[in-house]
Amino acid sequence: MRRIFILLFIIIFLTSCTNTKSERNEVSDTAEGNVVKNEKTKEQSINNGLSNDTEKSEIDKLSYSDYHPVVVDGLLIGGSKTNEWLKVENITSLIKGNENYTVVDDKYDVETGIGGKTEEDEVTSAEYINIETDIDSEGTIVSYSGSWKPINQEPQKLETENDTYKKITSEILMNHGLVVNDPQINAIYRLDFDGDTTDEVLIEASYFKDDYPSPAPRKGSYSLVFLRKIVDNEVKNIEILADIYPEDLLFGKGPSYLNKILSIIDLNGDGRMEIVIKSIYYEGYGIIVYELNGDKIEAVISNVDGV
Ligand SMILES: [Ca+2]
Ligand SMILES: [Ca+2]
Repeated sequence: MRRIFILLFIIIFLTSCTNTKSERNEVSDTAEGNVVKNEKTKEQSINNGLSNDTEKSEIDKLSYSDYHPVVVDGLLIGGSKTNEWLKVENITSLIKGNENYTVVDDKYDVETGIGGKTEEDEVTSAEYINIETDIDSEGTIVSYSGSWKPINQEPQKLETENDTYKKITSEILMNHGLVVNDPQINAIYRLDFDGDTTDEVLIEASYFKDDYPSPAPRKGSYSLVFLRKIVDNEVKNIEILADIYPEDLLFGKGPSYLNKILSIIDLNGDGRMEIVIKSIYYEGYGIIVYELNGDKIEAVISNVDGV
């Protein structure tokens, strides 16, 4: 009899544990009926850049100054110091050359590198830094002078042919006066950007009716990047960049932009991931780093190479 009681107690105890766990880790994305599972992102965080012990010790052995420049594909974007973001003009004078960098490619492979002094482009005066590194990649390379991990969770890439996200994208385009029934989504990422234990979803959707870059995009063109976040139990769309053309843009009436997500990475070492976006226009490009704060997206550092 006693044994049966003990067994019953164990079963009840285990059942109650399981229930609590699933309630805590799942938040329903009400607008699309999706369930956001945070447990999954926690598991993924084990398998990311810098989990390799050899790489980690190599980075830990190096010394880093208290200012942390950020370089994306050679272009100096700004940096940080004691958790404050520094614009390009405020960090340039601090950079002496010979700084150690953590170098990360688009697959989150990590190497170390040594950076030079800033060099200005002769035509545009944009500030570049050459970083000597062994990394071998055709994709975007993001470097920062600091020893922290580039990611604490790997972003989950979702299938772009997704009717739910197409519908949401159509609604946003409609709010900007453009009717598109079957929008072209280029990328969907899911992860917890702000560390509040609930995943956000980041979406990039672009389409141009003529060859890009064009100084005069035609009616129906768009380039949209937005984030879906749960705020007060409701899913909110936070627009990051919305270049949408419900009418032809006449030549000379302003540049048009093609916006691409280059990287999702922690660039100031606070454990939260930023979004790095390249915004290409007719005569150049800009790189902008965005940080999610509450329900606001803020551009924290950036630079432009162009006229
Ligand atoms: Ca979150
Ligand atoms: Ca960060």
